[in-house]
Amino acid sequence: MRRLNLITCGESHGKYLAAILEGMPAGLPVDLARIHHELWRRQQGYGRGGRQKIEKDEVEILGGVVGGKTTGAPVGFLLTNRDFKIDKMPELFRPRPGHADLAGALKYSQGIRAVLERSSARETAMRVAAGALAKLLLKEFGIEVLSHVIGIGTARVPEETLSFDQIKKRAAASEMNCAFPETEKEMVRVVSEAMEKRDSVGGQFEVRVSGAPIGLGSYVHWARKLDGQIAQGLMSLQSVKAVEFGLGTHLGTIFGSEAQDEIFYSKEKGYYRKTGRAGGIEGGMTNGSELAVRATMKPISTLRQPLTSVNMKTKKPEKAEYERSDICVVPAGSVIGEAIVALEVADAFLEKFGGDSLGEIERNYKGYLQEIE
Ligand code: EPS
Repeated sequence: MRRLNLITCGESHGKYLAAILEGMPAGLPVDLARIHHELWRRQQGYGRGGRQKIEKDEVEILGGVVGGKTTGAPVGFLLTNRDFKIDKMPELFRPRPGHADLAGALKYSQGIRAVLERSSARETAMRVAAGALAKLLLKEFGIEVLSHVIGIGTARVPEETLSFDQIKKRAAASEMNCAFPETEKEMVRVVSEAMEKRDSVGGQFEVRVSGAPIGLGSYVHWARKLDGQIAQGLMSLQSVKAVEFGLGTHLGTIFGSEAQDEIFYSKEKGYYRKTGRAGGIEGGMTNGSELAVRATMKPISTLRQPLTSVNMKTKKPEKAEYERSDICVVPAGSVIGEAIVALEVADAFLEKFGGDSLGEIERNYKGYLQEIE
Protein backbone atom coordinates (compact mmCIF):
# COMPACT_ATOMS: atom_id res chain seq x y z
CA MET A 1 0.00 0.00 0.00
CA ARG A 2 1.23 3.50 -0.80
CA ARG A 3 -1.43 6.00 0.18
CA LEU A 4 -2.60 3.90 3.11
CA ASN A 5 -0.27 2.58 5.74
CA LEU A 6 -1.39 -0.02 8.26
CA ILE A 7 0.67 -1.11 11.21
CA THR A 8 -0.66 -3.74 13.57
CA CYS A 9 0.69 -4.57 16.99
CA GLY A 10 -0.04 -7.10 19.70
CA GLU A 11 0.34 -10.74 20.67
CA SER A 12 -2.35 -13.41 20.44
CA HIS A 13 -2.58 -13.76 24.25
CA GLY A 14 -1.31 -10.29 25.08
CA LYS A 15 -3.45 -7.68 26.77
CA TYR A 16 -4.25 -5.86 23.52
CA LEU A 17 -4.21 -5.90 19.77
CA ALA A 18 -3.78 -2.46 18.23
CA ALA A 19 -3.46 -0.85 14.82
CA ILE A 20 -2.87 2.49 13.22
CA LEU A 21 -4.26 3.17 9.76
CA GLU A 22 -2.71 6.24 8.21
CA GLY A 23 -3.81 7.95 4.99
CA MET A 24 -7.61 8.00 5.24
CA PRO A 25 -9.13 11.28 4.04
CA ALA A 26 -11.16 13.58 6.29
CA GLY A 27 -14.95 13.54 6.34
CA LEU A 28 -15.69 9.82 6.09
CA PRO A 29 -18.57 8.84 8.40
CA VAL A 30 -17.34 6.01 10.66
CA ASP A 31 -19.98 3.45 11.54
CA LEU A 32 -18.56 1.53 14.51
CA ALA A 33 -21.38 -1.03 14.26
CA ARG A 34 -20.20 -1.91 10.73
CA ILE A 35 -16.65 -2.40 11.98
CA HIS A 36 -17.92 -4.64 14.79
CA HIS A 37 -20.04 -6.61 12.35
CA GLU A 38 -16.96 -7.35 10.22
CA LEU A 39 -15.05 -8.43 13.35
CA TRP A 40 -17.96 -10.69 14.29
CA ARG A 41 -17.92 -12.24 10.81
CA ARG A 42 -14.22 -13.06 11.23
CA GLN A 43 -15.05 -15.06 14.36
CA GLN A 44 -17.65 -17.29 12.64
CA GLY A 45 -17.54 -20.60 10.77
CA TYR A 46 -17.90 -24.23 11.72
CA GLY A 47 -14.42 -25.53 12.58
CA ARG A 48 -13.27 -22.46 14.52
CA GLY A 49 -11.41 -23.17 17.76
CA GLY A 50 -12.38 -22.59 21.40
CA ARG A 51 -10.85 -19.10 21.44
CA GLN A 52 -13.75 -17.55 19.57
CA LYS A 53 -16.11 -18.62 22.37
CA ILE A 54 -14.00 -16.62 24.80
CA GLU A 55 -13.50 -13.46 22.76
CA LYS A 56 -15.99 -10.85 21.60
CA ASP A 57 -13.86 -8.87 19.20
CA GLU A 58 -14.78 -5.20 19.37
CA VAL A 59 -12.52 -2.18 18.97
CA GLU A 60 -12.23 1.17 20.61
CA ILE A 61 -11.21 4.02 18.29
CA LEU A 62 -8.22 5.80 19.76
CA GLY A 63 -7.93 8.76 17.42
CA GLY A 64 -8.45 10.10 13.93
CA VAL A 65 -12.25 10.24 14.32
CA VAL A 66 -14.08 13.26 15.72
CA GLY A 67 -17.84 13.66 15.80
CA GLY A 68 -18.25 10.32 14.04
CA LYS A 69 -16.12 11.32 11.02
CA THR A 70 -12.49 10.77 10.07
CA THR A 71 -10.29 13.86 10.38
CA GLY A 72 -7.49 12.86 7.99
CA ALA A 73 -5.27 11.99 10.95
CA PRO A 74 -4.11 8.40 11.59
CA VAL A 75 -6.97 6.23 12.88
CA GLY A 76 -6.09 4.11 15.92
CA PHE A 77 -7.87 0.88 16.90
CA LEU A 78 -7.59 -0.98 20.21
CA LEU A 79 -8.96 -4.44 20.92
CA THR A 80 -8.72 -5.86 24.44
CA ASN A 81 -8.10 -9.61 24.54
CA ARG A 82 -10.24 -11.46 27.08
CA ASP A 83 -7.85 -14.43 26.99
CA PHE A 84 -4.90 -12.38 28.23
CA LYS A 85 -2.45 -14.86 29.75
CA ILE A 86 0.81 -14.44 27.88
CA ASP A 87 2.92 -13.98 31.02
CA LYS A 88 1.73 -17.30 32.46
CA MET A 89 2.23 -19.37 29.32
CA PRO A 90 5.06 -21.93 29.17
CA GLU A 91 8.07 -21.73 26.82
CA LEU A 92 7.95 -24.21 23.93
CA PHE A 93 10.82 -26.24 22.45
CA ARG A 94 9.32 -28.46 19.76
CA PRO A 95 8.54 -26.31 16.67
CA ARG A 96 5.33 -27.13 14.78
CA PRO A 97 5.90 -27.93 11.08
CA GLY A 98 4.11 -25.35 8.93
CA HIS A 99 4.26 -22.55 11.50
CA ALA A 100 6.79 -19.71 11.88
CA ASP A 101 8.14 -21.45 15.03
CA LEU A 102 11.51 -22.80 13.82
CA ALA A 103 12.69 -20.06 11.47
CA GLY A 104 11.29 -17.34 13.76
CA ALA A 105 13.05 -18.67 16.87
CA LEU A 106 16.40 -19.06 15.10
CA LYS A 107 16.22 -15.79 13.18
CA TYR A 108 15.19 -13.61 16.13
CA SER A 109 17.23 -15.56 18.66
CA GLN A 110 14.32 -16.08 21.02
CA GLY A 111 11.94 -18.78 22.26
CA ILE A 112 9.06 -20.24 20.27
CA ARG A 113 6.48 -18.65 22.59
CA ALA A 114 7.31 -15.12 21.41
CA VAL A 115 7.22 -16.26 17.78
CA LEU A 116 3.90 -18.09 18.08
CA GLU A 117 2.26 -15.18 19.86
CA ARG A 118 3.00 -12.72 17.08
CA SER A 119 2.72 -15.02 14.06
CA SER A 120 -0.75 -16.16 15.18
CA ALA A 121 -3.60 -15.26 12.87
CA ARG A 122 -5.22 -13.39 15.72
CA GLU A 123 -3.38 -10.33 14.36
CA THR A 124 -5.81 -10.36 11.43
CA ALA A 125 -8.57 -8.97 13.66
CA MET A 126 -6.82 -5.62 13.26
CA ARG A 127 -6.65 -5.96 9.49
CA VAL A 128 -10.38 -6.63 9.48
CA ALA A 129 -11.05 -3.50 11.59
CA ALA A 130 -8.95 -1.36 9.21
CA GLY A 131 -10.45 -3.10 6.17
CA ALA A 132 -13.94 -2.25 7.43
CA LEU A 133 -12.98 1.43 7.23
CA ALA A 134 -11.63 0.90 3.71
CA LYS A 135 -14.94 -0.73 2.77
CA LEU A 136 -16.83 2.29 4.14
CA LEU A 137 -14.67 4.60 2.01
CA LEU A 138 -15.19 2.53 -1.15
CA LYS A 139 -18.95 2.36 -0.52
CA GLU A 140 -19.10 6.18 -0.71
CA PHE A 141 -18.07 5.76 -4.37
CA GLY A 142 -20.34 2.82 -5.19
CA ILE A 143 -17.57 0.22 -4.87
CA GLU A 144 -18.49 -2.94 -2.96
CA VAL A 145 -16.40 -5.89 -1.81
CA LEU A 146 -17.62 -9.39 -0.98
CA SER A 147 -16.07 -12.75 -0.21
CA HIS A 148 -17.35 -16.29 -0.32
CA VAL A 149 -15.90 -19.70 0.40
CA ILE A 150 -15.70 -21.82 -2.75
CA GLY A 151 -14.01 -24.95 -1.43
CA ILE A 152 -13.13 -26.77 1.77
CA GLY A 153 -11.16 -29.99 1.37
CA THR A 154 -12.97 -31.98 -1.32
CA ALA A 155 -16.21 -29.97 -1.01
CA ARG A 156 -16.45 -27.50 -3.88
CA VAL A 157 -19.13 -25.10 -5.14
CA PRO A 158 -20.72 -25.96 -8.53
CA GLU A 159 -19.69 -24.18 -11.75
CA GLU A 160 -22.76 -21.97 -11.61
CA THR A 161 -22.59 -18.25 -12.28
CA LEU A 162 -24.23 -16.10 -9.64
CA SER A 163 -24.50 -12.32 -9.65
CA PHE A 164 -22.58 -10.20 -7.15
CA ASP A 165 -25.76 -9.49 -5.17
CA GLN A 166 -26.83 -13.15 -5.17
CA ILE A 167 -23.46 -14.26 -3.79
CA LYS A 168 -23.50 -11.51 -1.18
CA LYS A 169 -26.99 -12.34 0.04
CA ARG A 170 -26.56 -16.09 0.08
CA ALA A 171 -23.10 -16.05 1.69
CA ALA A 172 -24.34 -13.71 4.43
CA ALA A 173 -26.95 -16.31 5.39
CA SER A 174 -24.39 -19.13 5.55
CA GLU A 175 -22.38 -20.28 8.54
CA MET A 176 -19.47 -21.07 6.16
CA ASN A 177 -19.81 -17.85 4.13
CA CYS A 178 -20.72 -20.09 1.18
CA ALA A 179 -23.29 -19.10 -1.46
CA PHE A 180 -24.42 -22.68 -2.15
CA PRO A 181 -26.43 -24.35 0.68
CA GLU A 182 -25.82 -27.89 -0.63
CA THR A 183 -22.06 -27.32 -0.78
CA GLU A 184 -22.16 -25.74 2.65
CA LYS A 185 -23.57 -28.99 4.08
CA GLU A 186 -20.75 -30.91 2.41
CA MET A 187 -18.20 -28.42 3.78
CA VAL A 188 -19.54 -28.95 7.31
CA ARG A 189 -19.26 -32.71 6.77
CA VAL A 190 -15.63 -32.40 5.63
CA VAL A 191 -14.76 -30.27 8.67
CA SER A 192 -16.49 -32.83 10.96
CA GLU A 193 -14.43 -35.57 9.34
CA ALA A 194 -11.22 -33.62 9.97
CA MET A 195 -12.36 -33.07 13.57
CA GLU A 196 -13.02 -36.79 14.11
CA LYS A 197 -9.64 -37.66 12.62
CA ARG A 198 -8.00 -35.07 14.90
CA ASP A 199 -6.80 -33.37 11.71
CA SER A 200 -7.27 -29.98 10.00
CA VAL A 201 -8.50 -28.91 6.56
CA GLY A 202 -7.97 -25.95 4.22
CA GLY A 203 -9.75 -24.62 1.17
CA GLN A 204 -10.29 -21.71 -1.16
CA PHE A 205 -12.18 -18.43 -1.04
CA GLU A 206 -12.96 -15.77 -3.59
CA VAL A 207 -13.09 -12.00 -3.15
CA ARG A 208 -15.00 -9.88 -5.63
CA VAL A 209 -15.13 -6.12 -6.08
CA SER A 210 -17.95 -4.43 -8.00
CA GLY A 211 -18.17 -0.83 -9.16
CA ALA A 212 -14.43 -0.14 -9.43
CA PRO A 213 -13.73 2.32 -12.25
CA ILE A 214 -11.37 1.55 -15.14
CA GLY A 215 -7.77 2.47 -14.31
CA LEU A 216 -7.05 1.71 -10.65
CA GLY A 217 -3.45 0.53 -10.33
CA SER A 218 -0.79 1.18 -12.95
CA TYR A 219 1.06 -0.34 -15.88
CA VAL A 220 4.06 2.01 -15.74
CA HIS A 221 5.83 0.64 -12.69
CA TRP A 222 5.88 -2.99 -11.53
CA ALA A 223 5.40 -2.12 -7.87
CA ARG A 224 2.18 -0.20 -8.55
CA LYS A 225 0.40 -2.97 -10.44
CA LEU A 226 -2.85 -3.62 -8.57
CA ASP A 227 -2.86 -7.40 -9.05
CA GLY A 228 0.66 -7.51 -7.61
CA GLN A 229 -0.40 -5.42 -4.62
CA ILE A 230 -3.49 -7.54 -3.95
CA ALA A 231 -1.52 -10.77 -4.32
CA GLN A 232 1.05 -9.53 -1.81
CA GLY A 233 -1.70 -8.60 0.63
CA LEU A 234 -3.45 -11.95 0.30
CA MET A 235 -0.21 -13.96 0.44
CA SER A 236 0.55 -12.22 3.74
CA LEU A 237 -2.56 -13.77 5.27
CA GLN A 238 -1.55 -16.71 7.48
CA SER A 239 -2.07 -20.10 5.75
CA VAL A 240 -2.49 -18.68 2.22
CA LYS A 241 -0.33 -20.60 -0.26
CA ALA A 242 -1.74 -19.53 -3.65
CA VAL A 243 -3.53 -16.55 -5.19
CA GLU A 244 -5.08 -16.35 -8.65
CA PHE A 245 -7.11 -13.82 -10.65
CA GLY A 246 -10.02 -14.69 -12.92
CA LEU A 247 -9.47 -18.08 -14.56
CA GLY A 248 -6.10 -18.18 -12.78
CA THR A 249 -4.08 -21.36 -13.25
CA HIS A 250 -6.62 -22.64 -15.79
CA LEU A 251 -5.36 -19.92 -18.17
CA GLY A 252 -2.18 -21.93 -18.58
CA THR A 253 -4.14 -24.78 -20.16
CA ILE A 254 -6.11 -22.97 -22.90
CA PHE A 255 -5.38 -21.05 -26.12
CA GLY A 256 -5.09 -17.26 -26.24
CA SER A 257 -8.30 -16.84 -28.22
CA GLU A 258 -10.21 -18.38 -25.28
CA ALA A 259 -8.30 -16.60 -22.56
CA GLN A 260 -9.01 -12.87 -23.10
CA ASP A 261 -12.03 -10.66 -22.49
CA GLU A 262 -13.19 -9.01 -25.73
CA ILE A 263 -13.99 -5.30 -25.62
CA PHE A 264 -17.45 -3.82 -26.29
CA TYR A 265 -18.95 -0.34 -26.04
CA SER A 266 -22.46 0.96 -25.47
CA LYS A 267 -23.72 4.43 -24.65
CA GLU A 268 -25.20 3.27 -21.33
CA LYS A 269 -22.34 1.05 -20.15
CA GLY A 270 -19.34 2.69 -21.83
CA TYR A 271 -16.54 0.17 -22.48
CA TYR A 272 -17.48 -3.22 -21.11
CA ARG A 273 -16.70 -6.98 -21.23
CA LYS A 274 -18.98 -9.97 -21.47
CA THR A 275 -16.50 -12.32 -19.77
CA GLY A 276 -14.34 -12.08 -16.63
CA ARG A 277 -11.41 -14.31 -17.52
CA ALA A 278 -8.80 -11.76 -16.44
CA GLY A 279 -10.49 -11.26 -13.08
CA GLY A 280 -11.05 -7.59 -13.86
CA ILE A 281 -7.37 -6.65 -14.08
CA GLU A 282 -5.35 -6.10 -17.26
CA GLY A 283 -1.87 -4.60 -17.35
CA GLY A 284 -1.93 -4.12 -13.57
CA MET A 285 -5.08 -1.94 -13.77
CA THR A 286 -8.78 -2.48 -13.23
CA ASN A 287 -10.59 -2.85 -16.57
CA GLY A 288 -14.06 -1.89 -15.36
CA SER A 289 -15.26 -5.49 -14.92
CA GLU A 290 -15.85 -7.11 -11.57
CA LEU A 291 -12.54 -7.86 -9.89
CA ALA A 292 -12.31 -11.55 -8.92
CA VAL A 293 -9.42 -13.05 -6.98
CA ARG A 294 -9.13 -16.43 -5.29
CA ALA A 295 -6.86 -17.52 -2.48
CA THR A 296 -6.06 -21.05 -1.32
CA MET A 297 -5.44 -21.70 2.36
CA LYS A 298 -3.50 -24.73 3.50
CA PRO A 299 -4.88 -26.74 6.44
CA ILE A 300 -4.08 -25.19 9.84
CA SER A 301 -0.57 -26.26 10.89
CA THR A 302 -1.32 -27.01 14.55
CA LEU A 303 -2.41 -30.64 14.70
CA ARG A 304 -4.02 -32.68 17.44
CA GLN A 305 -1.91 -35.56 16.16
CA PRO A 306 1.39 -33.70 16.08
CA LEU A 307 3.90 -34.36 13.30
CA THR A 308 7.55 -35.16 13.74
CA SER A 309 9.80 -32.34 14.89
CA VAL A 310 13.01 -31.80 16.83
CA ASN A 311 13.39 -30.64 20.43
CA MET A 312 15.43 -27.45 20.07
CA LYS A 313 17.02 -27.98 23.49
CA THR A 314 18.14 -31.59 23.01
CA LYS A 315 18.15 -31.73 19.17
CA LYS A 316 16.44 -35.14 19.56
CA PRO A 317 13.39 -36.12 17.44
CA GLU A 318 10.08 -35.52 19.21
CA LYS A 319 6.49 -34.81 18.29
CA ALA A 320 5.66 -31.11 17.74
CA GLU A 321 3.95 -28.98 20.37
CA TYR A 322 0.17 -28.89 20.46
CA GLU A 323 -1.80 -25.88 21.65
CA ARG A 324 -5.52 -25.25 21.28
CA SER A 325 -6.24 -24.50 17.64
CA ASP A 326 -8.85 -24.35 14.90
CA ILE A 327 -9.83 -27.22 12.58
CA CYS A 328 -10.76 -25.05 9.61
CA VAL A 329 -10.41 -21.28 9.18
CA VAL A 330 -11.39 -20.80 5.56
CA PRO A 331 -14.66 -18.90 6.37
CA ALA A 332 -12.68 -16.57 8.66
CA GLY A 333 -9.96 -16.33 6.02
CA SER A 334 -12.50 -15.20 3.44
CA VAL A 335 -13.59 -12.31 5.67
CA ILE A 336 -9.97 -11.32 6.25
CA GLY A 337 -9.27 -11.61 2.50
CA GLU A 338 -12.17 -9.27 1.89
CA ALA A 339 -10.61 -6.72 4.26
CA ILE A 340 -7.19 -7.08 2.63
CA VAL A 341 -8.57 -6.56 -0.88
CA ALA A 342 -10.65 -3.59 0.34
CA LEU A 343 -7.50 -1.98 1.76
CA GLU A 344 -5.57 -2.51 -1.49
CA VAL A 345 -8.37 -1.24 -3.72
CA ALA A 346 -8.93 1.76 -1.42
CA ASP A 347 -5.22 2.45 -1.61
CA ALA A 348 -5.25 2.41 -5.42
CA PHE A 349 -8.41 4.54 -5.40
CA LEU A 350 -6.74 7.13 -3.17
CA GLU A 351 -3.63 7.05 -5.34
CA LYS A 352 -5.75 7.91 -8.39
CA PHE A 353 -8.26 10.33 -6.86
CA GLY A 354 -6.61 11.19 -3.57
CA GLY A 355 -7.31 14.37 -1.74
CA ASP A 356 -7.37 15.36 1.88
CA SER A 357 -11.14 15.31 2.22
CA LEU A 358 -13.97 13.20 0.91
CA GLY A 359 -15.31 16.24 -0.98
CA GLU A 360 -12.04 16.75 -2.79
CA ILE A 361 -11.93 13.09 -3.81
CA GLU A 362 -15.53 13.28 -5.03
CA ARG A 363 -14.63 16.20 -7.33
CA ASN A 364 -11.59 14.36 -8.69
CA TYR A 365 -13.62 11.20 -9.24
CA LYS A 366 -16.46 12.97 -11.05
CA GLY A 367 -13.99 14.79 -13.30
CA TYR A 368 -12.32 11.52 -14.28
CA LEU A 369 -15.61 9.76 -15.01
CA GLN A 370 -16.61 12.64 -17.29
CA GLU A 371 -13.23 12.51 -19.03
CA ILE A 372 -13.43 8.79 -19.87
CA GLU A 373 -17.12 8.77 -20.88
C1 EPS B 1 -7.05 -16.75 16.46
C2 EPS B 1 -6.88 -17.01 17.77
C3 EPS B 1 -5.96 -18.05 18.21
C4 EPS B 1 -6.01 -19.22 17.26
C5 EPS B 1 -5.89 -18.84 15.81
C6 EPS B 1 -6.29 -17.48 15.45
O1 EPS B 1 -6.39 -18.41 19.49
P1 EPS B 1 -5.74 -19.50 20.48
O2 EPS B 1 -4.31 -19.69 20.05
O3 EPS B 1 -5.87 -18.87 21.82
O4 EPS B 1 -6.58 -20.71 20.34
O5 EPS B 1 -7.25 -19.84 17.41
O6 EPS B 1 -4.58 -18.96 15.42
C7 EPS B 1 -4.26 -19.72 14.36
C8 EPS B 1 -5.13 -20.28 13.57
C9 EPS B 1 -2.85 -19.86 14.12
O7 EPS B 1 -2.50 -20.68 13.27
O8 EPS B 1 -2.10 -19.19 14.77
C10 EPS B 1 -7.95 -15.71 15.98
O9 EPS B 1 -8.58 -14.98 16.77
O10 EPS B 1 -8.07 -15.60 14.74
